[in-house]
Amino acid sequence: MPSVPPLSIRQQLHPLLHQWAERIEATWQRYLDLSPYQLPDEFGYIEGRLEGQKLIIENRCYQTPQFRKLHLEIARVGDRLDILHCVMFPRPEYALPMFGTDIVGARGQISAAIADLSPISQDRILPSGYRADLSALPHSNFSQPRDLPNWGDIFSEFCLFVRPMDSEEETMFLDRAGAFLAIHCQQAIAAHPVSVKEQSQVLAGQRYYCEKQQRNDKTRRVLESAFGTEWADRYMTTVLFDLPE
Ligand code: BLA
Repeated sequence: MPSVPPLSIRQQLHPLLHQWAERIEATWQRYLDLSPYQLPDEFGYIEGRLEGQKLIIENRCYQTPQFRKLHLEIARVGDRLDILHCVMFPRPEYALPMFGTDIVGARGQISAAIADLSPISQDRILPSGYRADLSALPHSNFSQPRDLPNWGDIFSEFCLFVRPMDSEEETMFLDRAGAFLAIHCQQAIAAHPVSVKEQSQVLAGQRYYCEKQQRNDKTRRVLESAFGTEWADRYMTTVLFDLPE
């Protein structure tokens, strides 16, 4: 039997994670034609233990005509660590970039807030429509930009990766990342399917993206400590960064 969450953990989250989660779902509902996406039952609502603290993972998934899987995940480790993770996987018929976002907070302080539209083409450049829309956004200046890890060559020149220092910077993150998401939804619903040959390039690009994301040791370590090596690997390759058959 799949376990059913007694109460959503969302209300207890850091406000930035809560607001970003609500914003993501509202934007999806506004632009996209959502239908349910079934995760394997064991992965809907998950509880484990990390160093004596309860790790709870809550997953929401949808699909649409343009997207194979929209995945929004919230994880909470006791009162220590809050995580929001979201990736939109386009269907191979659409040569769309990957939208991904991650927020990690510990004891009321956000250490990492990242959002990007990552190119999947061989030249690693976003489609011109995306570049035009993203370049037209107002500039934002954060006091603590963060450096990308060594596997981060998948991210675009527009990648937003910061440690927001106050509520003003949190709002700036929400505004800019929210604009990335709205641009993506608008571009996606206007997109045309590509040829079969191009589809294999799309898949190769998505595979490269997922392989790099699977190298994020920080994510892997949290999952391994709570659920073990084998489970963590299965979760990272089948739920967080899976590829279509
Ligand atoms: C960083 N991700 C992190 C960190 C933790 C997690 C603990 C370290 C925080 C910090 O450096 O301040 C943990 N993230 C998780 C866990 C999940 C998760 C357990 O999503 C489980 C669901 N990560 C993504 C996506 C992106 C991403 C979609 O899942 C980007 C689009 C990026 N996370 C990302 C990056 C870092 C990070 C770039 C910093 C890595 C580093 O500095 O080495």
